[in-house]
Amino acid sequence: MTTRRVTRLVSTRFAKALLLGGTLTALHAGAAWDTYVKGSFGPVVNWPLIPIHVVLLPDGRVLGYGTDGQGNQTGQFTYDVWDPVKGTDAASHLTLPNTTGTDTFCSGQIVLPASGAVLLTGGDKTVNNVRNYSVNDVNLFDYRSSALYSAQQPMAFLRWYPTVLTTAAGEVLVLGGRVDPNTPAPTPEVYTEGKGWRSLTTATNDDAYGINNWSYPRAWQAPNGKVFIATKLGGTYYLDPAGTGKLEKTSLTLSASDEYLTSLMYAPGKILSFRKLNKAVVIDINGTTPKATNVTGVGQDRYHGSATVMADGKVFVSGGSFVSNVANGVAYTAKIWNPANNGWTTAATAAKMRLYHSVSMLLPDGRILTAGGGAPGPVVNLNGEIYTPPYLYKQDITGTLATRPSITSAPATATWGVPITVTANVSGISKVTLVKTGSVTHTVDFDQRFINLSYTASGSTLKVSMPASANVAPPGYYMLFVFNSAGVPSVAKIIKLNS
Ligand SMILES: [Cu+2]
Repeated sequence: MTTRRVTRLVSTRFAKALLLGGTLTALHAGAAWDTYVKGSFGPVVNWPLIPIHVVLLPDGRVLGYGTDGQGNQTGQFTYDVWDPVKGTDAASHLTLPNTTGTDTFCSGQIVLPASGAVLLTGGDKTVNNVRNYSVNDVNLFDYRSSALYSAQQPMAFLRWYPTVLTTAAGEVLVLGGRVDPNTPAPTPEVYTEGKGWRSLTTATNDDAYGINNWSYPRAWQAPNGKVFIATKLGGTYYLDPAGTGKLEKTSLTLSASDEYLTSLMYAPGKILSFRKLNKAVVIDINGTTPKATNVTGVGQDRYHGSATVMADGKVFVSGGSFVSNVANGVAYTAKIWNPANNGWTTAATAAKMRLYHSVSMLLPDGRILTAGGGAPGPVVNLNGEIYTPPYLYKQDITGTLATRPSITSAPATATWGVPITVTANVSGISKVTLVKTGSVTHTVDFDQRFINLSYTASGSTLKVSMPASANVAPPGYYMLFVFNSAGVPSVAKIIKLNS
């Protein structure tokens, strides 16, 4: 070998080593160079059951249920309470027996706005060895004692696949679901804490939440005081839940969607709704009549995919497949939608397919839990992957986490139109946001909403405006985030909006 060749070989090796060294630095946190744009999924971590239903509790823990420890369809035996602060190993989970006798598989659930207990409505029943019948059982979960217990009064209707949401009046509205495999439940019911149930007997309807749309109807408390419903066939309605209820159809008709394509309210009165054939619309219900504007779709239909509004108001879309609950056209790569320009960016790629019975939910630390899938399906996902959004990374190619601001004080409760005083550990706060605590199942996050809050700052002390009315932010628990000058959010302080 000539001296020249040896020199060249050595330099090439030296260059390669340098390159490798650089790559290793970037991979230090398990992150690629473009993590600051795409975010990253953490490792696949075990879950004690398939969390078909997940609820963020007022204390920041996560209630999950839907299967047994082997991933079989049944909520009858166990439920799980996960504490994200404790990490993801077995010690972070409290898995307890369900002694209520109710199979909570494919029920509905929401945190009650006054007591903070989780209300679970309906569930599953086996009749003559045939599954997927329904119950009218009502159960409550108390986060203070981690106990699940039966409520006194059942619902008037048996319900499997009902939607549950909080109204401006602080009541809980239950829509849809079915009574048995052939019969929908087209009459809504309302639960008032301390009072019990009443049926909306003058609002019975087959198109809004009956035979045409019984599977987890998409509905939101609207700025006009009524509840807006967008059906999978395309009809839209306003329901006034006062008294025995009044339903009116609106002039807006959308293209067809599906019970397993998602829609979410990402800003006050603004709903991003996925329709079939990779269509998407923004529905604006702030005006006198609802309007829809076509926006660019996510790239393909993502049946059973999720959409979660993040701490900064952008929307994280993950999971799903082109063919419903089949490993065909699986969308492993997540996307982020920016409401400022209706544009999409490509986010990180998950390890697992998340199809039927998978969930996605924003955590108080600003990360997103993605988990589950199966019972039934091509996979039995007794696992989760926690997504770390771009805003938690330094905005450079090192792939390292940014320094976060923290909230040093904030009140535990707040009310509409009355500013609160919040202190942070840094000055230069650039953004303050309020995100409803999640309650997720079957591609729906029932009360999901996001509100940008205006504020004035004096050093690290902020005077933060609260939403003007319960029509914009219904009573209940919210995550309050503050962002530093680099756009990095704090861990949220959970506050309760009440009167
Ligand atoms: Cu289900």
